[in-house]
Amino acid sequence: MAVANTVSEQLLKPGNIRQRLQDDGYLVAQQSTPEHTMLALRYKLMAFFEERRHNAQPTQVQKSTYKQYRDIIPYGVNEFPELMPILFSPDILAICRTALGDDFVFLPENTVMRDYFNTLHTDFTEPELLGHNFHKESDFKKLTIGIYLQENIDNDGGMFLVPGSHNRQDPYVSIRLAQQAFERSRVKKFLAKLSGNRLYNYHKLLRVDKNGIDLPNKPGDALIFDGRLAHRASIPNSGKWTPKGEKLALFYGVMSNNRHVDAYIGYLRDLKRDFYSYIDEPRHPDIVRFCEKEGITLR
Ligand SMILES: O=C(O)CCC(=O)C(=O)O
Repeated sequence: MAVANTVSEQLLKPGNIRQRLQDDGYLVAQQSTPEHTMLALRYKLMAFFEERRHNAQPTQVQKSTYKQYRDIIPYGVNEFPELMPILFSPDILAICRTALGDDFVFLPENTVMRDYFNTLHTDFTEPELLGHNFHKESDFKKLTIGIYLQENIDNDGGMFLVPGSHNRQDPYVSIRLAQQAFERSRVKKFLAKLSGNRLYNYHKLLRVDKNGIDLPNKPGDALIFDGRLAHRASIPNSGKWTPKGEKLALFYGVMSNNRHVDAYIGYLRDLKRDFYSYIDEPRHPDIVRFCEKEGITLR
């Protein structure tokens, strides 16, 4: 089992927070919300997903976005504003302020996801493929925070990440470009088959990194990481901790309030217009009140 960079009183000192984020690129903050509150929340979210599953029948048009509709709640806090004190517990707030400065933004990028498993990427693989370079500027500071609502141990449904990879170039940009070229080339597909899948094995390149670790977490622990870090969901090998249909995760983004915020939100707006259509819609009054009280800039 991987040793997590779990925040203790010692690690919560500002110098340590900055050092760990600079060297390893991630921290784990333990949840301060009582377990029964977390369990009640989990129950409520599961019921929401179940209702959606029953109500949503895939039509021909919907088919490609059906899984997304059924298992992802875009801007989930508007639906469940009681999430705010969990997303911004005192420890999480302290880490955000230390890493990003007192004026930081709660981005319009937060989702509640069920059974979401993806391949290795950084949060800037997609922007870079679309021609953006804001994440390479020294004053661009963005953290992604992931909270799982179940325990995860070893490689079974939580987060797999590559410590220190945020300080290197994103390898997945060139891998994804090569994969796209491969999809278009009959010759390459033929050679891949001939080599017994040793050549052009993008499946492996996008899943395996020998320096990566699977992070254990308790329900509600927050994995706080530099968006430039290579990561993916752990593969649910045994299904013991996340049996099918049981993985629930909250993911959201925060960043320093500076010249890059508008550029980043512009990228989100252009990315998938349907998915991010809420960007310009009003926020729930409880979210506005919470952010005002805590001094968080809400976008
Ligand atoms: O849901 C997960 O476990 C991983 C999510 C993730 O990698 C992402 O949202 O970028």
